[in-house]
Amino acid sequence: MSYQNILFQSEAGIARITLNRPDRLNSFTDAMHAELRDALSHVKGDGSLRALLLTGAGRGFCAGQDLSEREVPPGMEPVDIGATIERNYKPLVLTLQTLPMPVVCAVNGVAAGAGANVALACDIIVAAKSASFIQAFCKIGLLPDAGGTYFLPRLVGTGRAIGLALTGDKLSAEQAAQWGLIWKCVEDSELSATVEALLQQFAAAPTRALAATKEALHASAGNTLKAQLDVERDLQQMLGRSADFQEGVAAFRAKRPPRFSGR
Ligand code: T3D
Repeated sequence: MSYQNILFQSEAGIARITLNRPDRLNSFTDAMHAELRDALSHVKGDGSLRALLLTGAGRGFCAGQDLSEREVPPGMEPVDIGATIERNYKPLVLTLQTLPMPVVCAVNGVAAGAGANVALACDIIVAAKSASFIQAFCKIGLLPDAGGTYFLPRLVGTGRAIGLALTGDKLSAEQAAQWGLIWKCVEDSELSATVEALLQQFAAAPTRALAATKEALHASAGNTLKAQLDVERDLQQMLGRSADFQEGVAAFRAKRPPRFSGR
């Protein structure tokens, strides 16, 4: 499939997806979703990949759903957005959360509506100081989707989640970092170097251990302590048989840096 709405590259263990409709602040269209699905299925199927980057082209990260696709002439049936969520947003969010590798999101500018919440579905979110997060849904008569009602209260607590969702106020990247919504806010000029260093770190990391860590942390939201201890036991048992665990132990014993293969 050739891509018109995203850029996709994969090299040296790192896949990079750039949302690429800068004149529309990279808002999502059906066509962009189809391309994202295709690119992410390549990422899932390529065993050599050990980290994924998601970012946006131009001055924005993503302004959510392209609203020009939601305008209907008077008298016509509105678009069934339950169906578009099922087809587009739900698989996108679930895929980003469950990919067996770290997903780094470089928020280069405004992230609004589903654009903000797709960023929150990633594992490590680094935002440029000039970026912002806007739960824009209430301004157009919708509720936060793309996982917003799940991620927000878990990341910043119910009080702040409700405030963000009911006002649609812009949250600066600095405040987002202070509130724990994202991993880090950096100077605009430092965004790409910061993200690149993370990607290189992850591309040389014990990938299965990082994937299992994601899985366990996400499972904990719905688990009792006892159930979570079982999750940890089972995943650790699997990791205990991995080549990377053997390498980690051998490198520690030999007082040398480990050379993880991701297996
Ligand atoms: O429908 C379903 O399937 C359900 C799922 C829904 C998910 C959602 O995401 S709903 C929420 C949709 N998003 C929004 O409501 C945000 C709309 N955009 C904005 O509020 C503002 O653009 C921003 C606050 C994000 C940025 O403001 P600003 O002043 O920096 O930029 P701008 O001038 O508004 O936007 C630049 C251009 O991008 C502009 O086009 P123009 O005038 O230069 O030709 C603007 O119309 C366009 N644009 C921005 N966001 C969207 C968009 N075009 C279509 N859809 C957009 N979402």
